[in-house]
Amino acid sequence: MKALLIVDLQNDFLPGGALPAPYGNQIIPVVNQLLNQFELVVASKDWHPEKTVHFEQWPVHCVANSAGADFPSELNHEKITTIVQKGTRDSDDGYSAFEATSLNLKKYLQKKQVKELYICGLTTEYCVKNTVLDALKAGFKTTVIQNAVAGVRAKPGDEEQAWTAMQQAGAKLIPSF
Ligand code: VGL
Ligand code: ZN
Repeated sequence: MKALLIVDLQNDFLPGGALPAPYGNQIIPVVNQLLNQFELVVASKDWHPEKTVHFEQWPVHCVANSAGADFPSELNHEKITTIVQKGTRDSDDGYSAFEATSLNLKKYLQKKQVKELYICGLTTEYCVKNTVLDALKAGFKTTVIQNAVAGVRAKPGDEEQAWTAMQQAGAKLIPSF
C-alpha cells in the first residue's frame, strides 16, 4: 500500500501569509492532481500554541485554530483521509510530521499496511526535510515529489542543502509524479 503525505500546506506558508514560501501557491494545483491518485492521503498541520520557543526564531504562524493554520481554499482538502497536528508543544519546534501529537503517524501507517510514502508540501528546508528523514528512519520507502514542494528560502543555499540531505539519507527525489 502506498500513501500520500502532504506536509503543512497551510495559509500562513503561502504568499500573503505570516511565514511564506515564495512559490508555495504554485504547488496547490499539483497537489490537487496528486490527491486523486492516492487511496490514502494524510496531511500534517503546523499547529502551534500562542506561546512557544518556536516563535523565538520564527514569526508567529499557524497558531492552533487560526485562519493562518487553515488549508488554502483552493486545496481539495475533502480528499484528505487523516489530519495530524504537529508543533503543538511549547518546548520544541516539532518540524516532523512523525512528531505529531494528535496521532502516532508511524503506527497509523503501519496498521494501514503502508510501505511506500510519497511526500509533498511545505517547506523544503524544515518540515518536509525533517518529515522525510523520519519517514526513512521509520522504514518507509520514501519518495519526494519535487514539483509539489516549495521552500521558505530563509537563507540562500538552504533549499539545495535540504534536497541533498534527503537524497543522501535514502529518499528518492522525482521531479513530478
Ligand atoms: C515550517 C518553519 C516553521 C514548515 C514550520 O512547515 O516547514 N517552517 N514552522
Ligand atoms: Zn512552525
